[in-house]
Amino acid sequence: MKSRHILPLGLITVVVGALTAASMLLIDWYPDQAAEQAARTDHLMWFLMIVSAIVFTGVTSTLIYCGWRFRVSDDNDTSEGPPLHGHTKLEVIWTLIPVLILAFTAVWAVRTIVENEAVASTQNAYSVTARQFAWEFTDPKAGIKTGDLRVPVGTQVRLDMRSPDVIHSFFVPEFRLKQDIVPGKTTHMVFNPDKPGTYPIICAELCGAGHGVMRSRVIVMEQADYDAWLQQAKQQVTKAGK
Ligand SMILES: [Cu+2]
Repeated sequence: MKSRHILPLGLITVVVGALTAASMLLIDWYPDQAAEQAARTDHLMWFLMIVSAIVFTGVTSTLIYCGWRFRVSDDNDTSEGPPLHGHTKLEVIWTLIPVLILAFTAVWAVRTIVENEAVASTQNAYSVTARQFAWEFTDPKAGIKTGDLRVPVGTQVRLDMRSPDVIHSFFVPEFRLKQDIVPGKTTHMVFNPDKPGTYPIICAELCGAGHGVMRSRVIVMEQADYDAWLQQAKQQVTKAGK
């Protein structure tokens, strides 16, 4: 590169890089993390964000500089320039870098999925029915059906999910997990809630006119609170059955 290009291109790169970094770091992009899976997913997302920001800064700065420096002159000469011949070394470099980034990301992504889905020795299992346009959660051991999902903190939760009508998708942003629910089969999700609180459950697959209101909540409770609630809910079921 000719040295007269280096300084202006460098300055533009610094400005574009600073704006990109500011938009990444100053905006609170993600909700709280409320499951062990969330931190692993976020590490991978931040890696992708940073790599994307570097590529974006390089490409955008070069485009801005070329658009300004090499724009057509006022005499409106639109004739074609001299033919360019390929630059083998450059082509190898710009092929190799994306291949390495993608391979590294793929390995990391597979590792994240395997770790996120690792099955603990004990689990609390719930059945989930997703239908147009509501969620229903069943604790098969206690025989309790609810519209909210209540789970104890610090355990592993397994969801066995079914749909009687169309495809839905179970999504809790605070867990960074999403799983489709497909008619005719049972899909599963595991998560380890690690922060008590109430978090939205959102249907993330367009499933009909009421899709936008197909929401519920997952309530992550301390074990003692959960036990007390479960006890009460069981009594209500017994009373109703009498
Ligand atoms: Cu939906």
